[in-house]
Amino acid sequence: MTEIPHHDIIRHLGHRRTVIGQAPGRVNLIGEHTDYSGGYVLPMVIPQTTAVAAAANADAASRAWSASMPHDQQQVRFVVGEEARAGAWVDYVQGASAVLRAAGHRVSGFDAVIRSEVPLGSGLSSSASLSVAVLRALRDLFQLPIDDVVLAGLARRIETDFIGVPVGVMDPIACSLGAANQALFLDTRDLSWQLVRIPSTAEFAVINSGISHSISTGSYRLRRQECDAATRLLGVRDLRDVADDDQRLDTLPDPLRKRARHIVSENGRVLGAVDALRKRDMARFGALMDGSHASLRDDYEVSLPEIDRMVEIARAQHGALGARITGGGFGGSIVVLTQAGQAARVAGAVAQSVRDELGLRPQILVPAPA
Ligand code: GAF
Repeated sequence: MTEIPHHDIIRHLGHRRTVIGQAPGRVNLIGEHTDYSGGYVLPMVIPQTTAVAAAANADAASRAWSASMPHDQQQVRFVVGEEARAGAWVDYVQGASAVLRAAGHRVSGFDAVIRSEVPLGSGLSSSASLSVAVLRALRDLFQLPIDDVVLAGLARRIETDFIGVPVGVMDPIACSLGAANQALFLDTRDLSWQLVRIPSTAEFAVINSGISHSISTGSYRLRRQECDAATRLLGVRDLRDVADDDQRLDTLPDPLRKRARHIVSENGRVLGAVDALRKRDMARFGALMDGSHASLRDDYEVSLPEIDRMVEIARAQHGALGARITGGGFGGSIVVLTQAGQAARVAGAVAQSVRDELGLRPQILVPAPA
């Protein structure tokens, strides 16, 4: 849990009734870029969270502070009822009141103090973690009858409707419904989900490369458009309805053929990974992670040479069972599967090699530093 220092709350919110909303970041274990074409995903929450302290104010003029933002951007203002996209982090806060009001909920002015341990641009869902935490705080503050599934849908709308980034459903659902040490197996078409326990024989490590990515840049949108185009050409409802050996995949023009091949093969890998988890076959799970990385690198083309090298170092030099890029891509983090009790050692060794060889400044998120 992220602690907001008491003196920060008093300084910004005074002695008003204050509520706290918390939400974790997430690491996606497998099932990348499948959540906007009705596919399968398998994320898990990470120990790092975002905390939001909120208090009602007497008018609609609202203020938010975040100690996790650069110094000159820590304080922002907005007006509940007149929310307008600003292209800055305030959009995740005013976006929350905008989507709540659009859904018919009564929200009035509020002030908020925010602190996040989820590094920005790391592929670990700092945005969804913030959105879910703000919505949880507002749910409590204004006593709104919203369950965690509906709340995740509202968090997604902050990004899609208010900010205008066409993200899928995985991140807000993972941040809203995820539980420690369990993978969340989600069917993004009908939103059915199950928690699947990570066997005690295995552990995951998450290492942020420090190369920042932003999914609001054009590449994410472009991949989505490519998937939509492939779906239309194949005449299917979703790419998830295409079988691995479907000959029609070969008739698509490149790069659509490669993009569709990634989605189709990745959906198969998620189903295989869930089966492997249930059977505690972690060697197979690791091989599927490797396959996922190769597909994201070669077919979906969302990796970077530095990230490929990190994955290779983990796999070839430090005894990982599997490794892959995680999240939207073009930077961010890798997730590494190890035998139980080995994650801290492997993560430390990978981080050291990456510092020495690539000159990066990696950060180990999982296992969480003591
Ligand atoms: C980002 C998006 F927000 C998710 O919806 C998902 O598409 C992911 O990239 C890639 O799997 O995190």
